[in-house]
Amino acid sequence: MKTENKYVLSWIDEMAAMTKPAEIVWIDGTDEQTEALRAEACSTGEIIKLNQELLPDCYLHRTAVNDVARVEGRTFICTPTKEEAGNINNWVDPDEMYARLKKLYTGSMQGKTMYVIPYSMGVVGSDFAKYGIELTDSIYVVLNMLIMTRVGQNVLDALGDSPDYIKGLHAKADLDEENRYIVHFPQDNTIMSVNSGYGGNVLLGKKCFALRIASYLGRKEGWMAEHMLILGLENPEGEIKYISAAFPSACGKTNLAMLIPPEVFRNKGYKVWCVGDDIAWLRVGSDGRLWAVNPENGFFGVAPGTNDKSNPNALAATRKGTIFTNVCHDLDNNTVWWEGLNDNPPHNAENWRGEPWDYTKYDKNDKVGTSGAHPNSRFTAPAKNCPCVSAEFDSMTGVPITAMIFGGRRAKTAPLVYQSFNWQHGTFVGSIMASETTAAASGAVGVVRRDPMAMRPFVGYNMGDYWKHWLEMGKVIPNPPKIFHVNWFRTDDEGHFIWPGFGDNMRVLLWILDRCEGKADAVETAIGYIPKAEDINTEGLDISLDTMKELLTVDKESWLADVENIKEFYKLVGDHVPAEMYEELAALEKRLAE
Ligand code: GTP
Ligand code: SPV
Ligand code: MN
Repeated sequence: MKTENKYVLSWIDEMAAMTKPAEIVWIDGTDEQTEALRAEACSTGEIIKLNQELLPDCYLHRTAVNDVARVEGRTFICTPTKEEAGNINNWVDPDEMYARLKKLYTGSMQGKTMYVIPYSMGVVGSDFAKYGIELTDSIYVVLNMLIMTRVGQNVLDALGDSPDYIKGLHAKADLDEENRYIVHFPQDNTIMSVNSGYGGNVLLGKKCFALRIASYLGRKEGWMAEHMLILGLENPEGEIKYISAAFPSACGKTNLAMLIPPEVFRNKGYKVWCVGDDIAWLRVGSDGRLWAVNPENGFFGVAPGTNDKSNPNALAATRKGTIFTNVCHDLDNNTVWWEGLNDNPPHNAENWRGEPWDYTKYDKNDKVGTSGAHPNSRFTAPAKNCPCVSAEFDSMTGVPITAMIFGGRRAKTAPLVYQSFNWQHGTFVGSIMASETTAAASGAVGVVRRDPMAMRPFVGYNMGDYWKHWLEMGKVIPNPPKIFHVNWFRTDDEGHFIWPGFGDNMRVLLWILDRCEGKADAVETAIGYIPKAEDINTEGLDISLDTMKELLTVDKESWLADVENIKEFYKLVGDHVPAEMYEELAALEKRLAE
């Protein structure tokens, strides 16, 4: 590997002087090197080689038991002032944090190898692309980054002698929970992660760079970094319209991004193409529309619940070249299993902790304790494995976005779908998003919390300023996407989901696209435009018009209660909340009271 970039070389020298690795190895992305690293990680037990006939080039990895999800309480945005980071982020003065971290990193790689990973978020050389270098002492991290990002000499060539790259230092150290830190220094283009080995905490190109640092850069440079999937919906005439959608972690992005249309629509010629399942970078194009790319190169998807019916495309993507993390190991045939894969749990297996597992003891009230796979177990699969990967996946310009969708996991309150009145109101709708918490982050599961734009854990600066940036973007996009809100998770009194979800969500996407083309009617309500129940195409679906009406009701009482909760949340976000958001909130309250 070759670079003469003095900013890169001197930084690596400095980090090596601190962490003191025995050896430094540059990652070039070649098959030979990747194969050698896999072999080495197998020899130490860091990864387990799976059945190569059934799952070629697939491996299993287990993280430490105390290290299975993102740790929001230990994630920091260290801007020069606390005000810049805002009340939603954890903040510590940068000098103090650098000093604290230095103690943890010093000597942490003694006797180990430091791997240097030059990677690109976005297609190398495109206008969207941003480059990073991650230093890590974990082969697992290297192998994941090789799938999730574009790695190799061409990244160094594209960077040239520029200082414009994101520095990322990761050390597993002792995996000490009390000293686990995921820290961002936006002004220094720097990310530092220590004492973790779990996905979102250590694959620094993903949430740390592509959302937290990128959101900060996007505000500075006039573009957006969002926690959004991107899909293309092709109609029988062969026209493809692109939609981006923000749902909180483990709330359905991967599933929607790869959906298979219901049979009646498939037969008519409808298709869905996946551009991205987690992150979108969006820029205003010369045609006045908003264009999006997925900066990643793979999927780090939730395993449980993925099966031949819910998401066959994701399942197919995991059949080769995939790393499974914290799933159940089927010892009979050396394959993997997880809850919701099928109804045949393996009888001779090890659970996600690596202990003998007895499937008969499964208790849905204690999933973490009794399941074979951890509820936040994941697969890392190359995007090109996905049968429905978009032809535009490697596009230098991205795809034009027709509609943007926000969505949460709400048992009540939010209807199946509604449309905002305009961009400003749409920004408001994003700002009041709420969702029940999931296993993707440590902490209680199932508690409703406000999660603006699904970005609560991922905005690299003040949340109020982030909303201001959304409003500013609205002013500079001549032909902006229309903004919608969906909720696939409404439940009946027994707690069952009312809407079938998954592939059937396409029925809602069709109404959304029809609205964008002025082809569908709507009813104006206090919260926005709602479809007429009969305008959601339910052909081939066993659902009554009454149920559709129920899914689309706006219950004023629960919305008024929500308004009170929003007021509290805005207060928490603090005095950077734009006046426009308060105007929208007052207008909503007034409409609800009418
Ligand atoms: P992250 O990777 O954490 O950002 O998650 P994600 O937003 O990509 O979520 P994913 O698509 O992996 O879905 C997470 C969980 O939601 C899975 O257990 C799915 O089975 C479930 N899910 C997804 N879509 C639907 C839906 O339409 N209806 C219902 N009821 N469940 C869904
Ligand atoms: C999420 O939690 O939103 C994920 C997984 O996509 S992680 O990479 O851990 O952030
Ligand atoms: Mn995510």
